[in-house]
Amino acid sequence: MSEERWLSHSAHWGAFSAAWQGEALTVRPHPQDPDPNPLIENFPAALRHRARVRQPMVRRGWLERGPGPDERRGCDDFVAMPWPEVLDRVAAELRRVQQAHGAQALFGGSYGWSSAGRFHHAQSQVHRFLNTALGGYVRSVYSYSAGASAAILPHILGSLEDVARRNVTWEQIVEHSEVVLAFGGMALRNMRVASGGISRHIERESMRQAAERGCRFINISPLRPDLPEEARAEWWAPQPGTDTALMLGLVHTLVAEGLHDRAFLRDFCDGWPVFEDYLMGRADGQPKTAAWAAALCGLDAGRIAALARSLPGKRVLVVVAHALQRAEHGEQPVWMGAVLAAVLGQIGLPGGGYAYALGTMAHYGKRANAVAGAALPQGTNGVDAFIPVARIADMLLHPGESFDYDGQRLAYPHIRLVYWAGGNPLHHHQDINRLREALWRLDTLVVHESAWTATARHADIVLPCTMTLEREDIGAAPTDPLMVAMHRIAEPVGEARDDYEIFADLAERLGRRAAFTEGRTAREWLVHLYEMTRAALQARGDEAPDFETFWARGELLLPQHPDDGGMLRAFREDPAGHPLPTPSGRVQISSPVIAGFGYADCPGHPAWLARADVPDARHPLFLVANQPATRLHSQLDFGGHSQSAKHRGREVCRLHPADARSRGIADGDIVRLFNHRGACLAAARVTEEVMAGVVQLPTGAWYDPEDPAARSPMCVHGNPNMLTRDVGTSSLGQGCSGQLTAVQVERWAGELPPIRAYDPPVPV
Ligand SMILES: Nc1nc2c(c(=O)[nH]1)N[C@H]1C(S)=C(S)[C@@H](COP(=O)(O)OP(=O)(O)OC[C@H]3O[C@@H](n4cnc5c(=O)[nH]c(N)nc54)[C@H](O)[C@@H]3O)O[C@H]1N2
Ligand SMILES: Nc1nc2c(c(=O)[nH]1)N[C@H]1C(S)=C(S)[C@@H](COP(=O)(O)OP(=O)(O)OC[C@H]3O[C@@H](n4cnc5c(=O)[nH]c(N)nc54)[C@H](O)[C@@H]3O)O[C@H]1N2
Ligand SMILES: [Mo]
Repeated sequence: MSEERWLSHSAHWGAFSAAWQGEALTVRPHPQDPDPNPLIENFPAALRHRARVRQPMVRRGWLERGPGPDERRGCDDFVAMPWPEVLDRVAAELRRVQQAHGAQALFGGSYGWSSAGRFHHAQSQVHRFLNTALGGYVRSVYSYSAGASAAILPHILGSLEDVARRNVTWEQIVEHSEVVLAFGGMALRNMRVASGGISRHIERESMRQAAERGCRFINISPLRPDLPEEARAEWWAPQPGTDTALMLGLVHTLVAEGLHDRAFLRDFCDGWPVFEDYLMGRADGQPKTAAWAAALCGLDAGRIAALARSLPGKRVLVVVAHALQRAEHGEQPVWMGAVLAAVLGQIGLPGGGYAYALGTMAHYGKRANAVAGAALPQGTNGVDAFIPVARIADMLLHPGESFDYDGQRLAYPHIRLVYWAGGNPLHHHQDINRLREALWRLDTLVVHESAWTATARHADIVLPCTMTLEREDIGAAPTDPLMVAMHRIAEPVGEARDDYEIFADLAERLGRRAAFTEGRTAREWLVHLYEMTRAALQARGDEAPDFETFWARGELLLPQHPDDGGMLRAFREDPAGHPLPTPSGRVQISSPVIAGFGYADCPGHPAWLARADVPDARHPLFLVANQPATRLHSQLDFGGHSQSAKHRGREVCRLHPADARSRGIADGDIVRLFNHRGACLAAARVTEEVMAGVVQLPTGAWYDPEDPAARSPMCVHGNPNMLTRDVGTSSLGQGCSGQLTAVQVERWAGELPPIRAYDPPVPV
C-alpha cells in the first residue's frame, strides 16, 4: 500500500482513517468526531498479530474419525489443508447432513457483532449462504444484548426498535430534562459503540450541557463510573438485581401520598387497578413501601421516599440499561421502568418519560436516518424452527425437549452441524464449561474467523477470513448520518479470504453459486447496495452522487428524520389516532395476555420476584460481568489498547477495599474467582468506585484454559463466563442472564500460569 495515504474506514466504535507510515499502520478518528472512541487503537497491532488465522485448518480427530460427537473438541491437534480440499470437505459435510437429517439439522444462528461493513456483515453472509445453497437453517431470535426486553416490550409499549431507537434524544436531554434516573447508569464506554459505526460521539458533551443547565443525573449502579464525570451525578448503589423493588418503593410513595398522575394513568394506560392491588399489598398482604424496598435494596427508606417526592412536577426521564434485563427475571425492571414513567405522567414528553436503553449504545438518543443504508438481502429460510438466541447450549444438550417462550411451547431441534461466522459463542455465552459439553455433542462445527478465538479452537474446520481492514465495504448505521466508504487498508494476511468468497466457492460446490452471488463480485455488490440508497435519495430530491464519486470522497451525508419523539410522542399527542401497538393501544401497566401465559417467573404485572442466583455463605459476592472499556466484547483483545489495560497479562477485576482487606487482597494481586460452575484468574484493582459486596470483571478476555483437556479447567486469563449461569431470564423472554452471579474471590498464591490464548495452534 502506498505511503501516507489516508483512507477512510469504519468500525462499530467509530469512523476513522488509516495510513501506512513505513511498516507501521496509523489510525486517526474522523475529524468531525467530537469525542472519538479510543478503541480504534486496537487495530494497528492486531492486523498482523500472531493470533490471526493464516491458513485453513481441520481438527485431527474429525479428519481421522469423521464427523461425530467428540470430547477432544477444544484440545485436539489441527492439520493445515489447502483451500480447494477443505472447501470440498465442508461442502460434502453440509450436503451429508442436509440429505440425512434435513436443513433443520443445521444451526446457522451465528450470533455475533462481526464487523461494521454492511456487505461483508458475516451473519448476513452465512444466512444468505445457508438459505440459497441449502434451503435454510435453524435460526436464533433476538440478541444477547436485549433478549428479555425485546420479548416483553411489544406486550407493554411497542417494539424494542421503537422504544429504544426513536424516542428521547440527547438534544432533548440538553434542552428539557430536569431529572435523569439512570438505572444501570449510562456508561460512556458503552454509548460510544454502535453496530455499523457512528461518526460523531456527542454523549459526553450532551451530559455536560444538561448538567450545567441544572439537570440532576442519578447513577443507580454498583459502579460509580457508570455515569461520566461530566454528568455530575449522584451515586446510588442498591444491591444488584433489586431495581424493581426500588422502583416499586418509589411508586408506592407517590401513590400513597397522592402524587401520581391519575389523569395519565386513566387516559393513556390500561390495567392500573390490577397493578395497584399488588402495589398496595391488597393482593399479597405486602405493601411495596419505601421501607420494604429499602430493606431489599440496602438503601435508606427516607432517602427513597424523598427521591419520590422530589419528582412530580419535574421533567423526569427514566432510563433502564440493557444490563438490568441480562439477568434472572430481567423482564421486570424493563416493565417497571415504564410503569414508573407512567405514574409520573411523563411518557411522550420532550426529554421525559421512558428511554429504555438510552446510554448503552451510540444508536440510542439519536435521530433516525430518512433513507435506508446498505444491507445484504438474506434470502428465504425454508426452516421454521428457531431458538431464543441464548438457549444454544440447552438446544444442543436437550434435542427434542420442549420449552416455554413468550406464550408458546416450542421444541429444541436436533442439530448436527453448527456454522458460525462473525461471532464468538465461547466469549458471549454463559457457563463456558457447559457450552463446551454442548459443542462436544455435534457432528461438525465450522467456523470462519480472522483470529484464533476460543470458538475457532473448538471448531472442526477453521476457515481463515479477512478482517475489515483487508477489504472494501460500506459503513452505515441507521442512526448516524455519515455513510462511510470503507477502503481496503491492507492485503489479506496469509491465505485469508473474504467470507463472501468462501461462501461463493462453497455454493459452487453445491451447485448454487449463481443463486448466492447473483453474478456479482464483492465490488459489484457494493455498487448495487449503494444504488439502493442513491435511489432513495433521488426519490427525495436529495443530492445523490454516483458510486465512484462517493468512493473517492470517502463519505456521504444522509438526511435524517426530525427529532420528533417517535411513537411515544405521537401517542401522547393523539392517543386515538396513534395508539400504541399493544392490545389496548395504551401502556399496559398490567397485561391480561401475559397473565394468560400463567408463568410464575413473569406474572401479568411487573413484580418483585426473588432470585435464585444470589450470594450465600460460600459465594458471598455479586459478580458484575459487564461490557469491557478497552474493546468491543472479545474483538481484538490482542490489540494494543486492550492489552495496555491488562495487569501481569490478566484481565483486571475491581473490588471494594473492605472486601479486599477481609481476604488479604492488595491492589495488583492476582486473584482467583470461583463458584460451583468454574473458576478464573484475574488481577485485582482495589477501589471505592465499586460498592462493597460486588466484584466487577468485564467480559471479553479470551478464554484460556489451564488444561484444555480437563473437564472444567480454570481460565488463567479472566473470562467471567466461566462463572455465569446459563438460564433464561424467564419463560417469557428466555434471554441471556449473564450480567450477575454469585462468586467467592481469593488471593492466588500459586505460580502464575502463562497466557496462551493468543498463541495459534501449531499444525501437525
Ligand atoms: N457474562 C456476560 N456475557 C455476555 C454479556 C454480558 O453482559 N455478560 N454481554 C452479551 C452481549 S450484550 C453481547 S452483544 C455478546 C457479544 O458477543 P459476540 O458478538 O459474539 O462478541 P464479539 O467478540 O464481538 O465476536 C465477534 C467475532 O466476530 C469475528 N469477526 C469480526 N469480523 C468478522 C468477519 O468479517 N468475518 C468473520 N467470519 N468473523 C468476524 C471477531 O473476530 C470476533 O471473534 O456477549 C454477550 N455475553
Ligand atoms: N466499550 C464497549 N462498549 C460497548 C460494548 C463493548 O463490548 N465494549 N458492547 C455493546 C453492546 S453489544 C451492548 S448490548 C451494550 C451493553 O449495555 P449494558 O448492558 O447496559 O452494559 P453493561 O456494561 O453490561 O452494564 C452497564 C452497567 O449496569 C450495571 N449493573 C449491572 N447489574 C445491575 C443491577 O442489577 N442494577 C443496576 N442498577 N445496575 C446494574 C453495571 O454496573 C454495569 O456497568 O454496550 C455496548 N457498548
Ligand atoms: Mo450486546
